Amino acid sequence: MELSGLFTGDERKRKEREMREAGRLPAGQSLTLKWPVLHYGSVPHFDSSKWSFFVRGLVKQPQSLDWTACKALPRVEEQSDFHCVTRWSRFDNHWRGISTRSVLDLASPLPETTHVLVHGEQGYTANLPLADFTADHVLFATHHEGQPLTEEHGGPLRLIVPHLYAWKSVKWVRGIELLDQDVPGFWEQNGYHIHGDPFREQRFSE
Ligand SMILES: Nc1nc2c(c(=O)[nH]1)N[C@H]1C(S)=C(S)[C@@H](COP(=O)(O)O)O[C@H]1N2
Ligand SMILES: [Mo]
Repeated sequence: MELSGLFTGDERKRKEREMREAGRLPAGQSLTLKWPVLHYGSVPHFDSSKWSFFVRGLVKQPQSLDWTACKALPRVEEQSDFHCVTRWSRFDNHWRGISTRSVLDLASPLPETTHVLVHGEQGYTANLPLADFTADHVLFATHHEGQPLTEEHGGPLRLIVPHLYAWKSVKWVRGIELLDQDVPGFWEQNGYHIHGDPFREQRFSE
């Protein structure tokens, strides 16, 4: 055993090198072993009696689901990496939650749907192509490492889109809107890239 491996700083550097060599560390990112809390505005308090989740826009059957209905949807588990545009990456997060496809299916999307605008509390939004929203490893998470998501990390429900910068992983998600065009969300209106692929360093709009 390497003596230097006993020190956390060296452990972080060792893992960072390992992820870089494996092609999992996007350019300009550094690995964190912690889990920073990052968001705009304050942490909303969850009240299950008032909470609801909508599916609206280009759908045959608009939905309004209460917390009980949401929890009854098919459960999925995923392990994935998380890349924030402020240059930290957190690897091998274990998530449990609800599949985005099962939420979509409830509402029967119309064939002209090409994009999804994801709505969080307090007017936060993020846009993504339908194909990114339904991609493998994308989910609405309720749990992280076996524990219910804390309020500061987006509990009770947040989107996780591991293959895009983490501003797309909307915390305190309250609904989705199906669209036939790409409508910029909160950060996308404020200079960030419309798509946000960390492996192409799509940080800012041109
Ligand atoms: N509702 C909402 N979701 C949000 C944000 C936000 O400001 N509001 N910030 C995003 C950004 S920039 C990041 S990096 C992640 C951070 O998630 P974490 O605090 O659980 O690490 O949440 C994303 N989701
Ligand atoms: Mo971020």
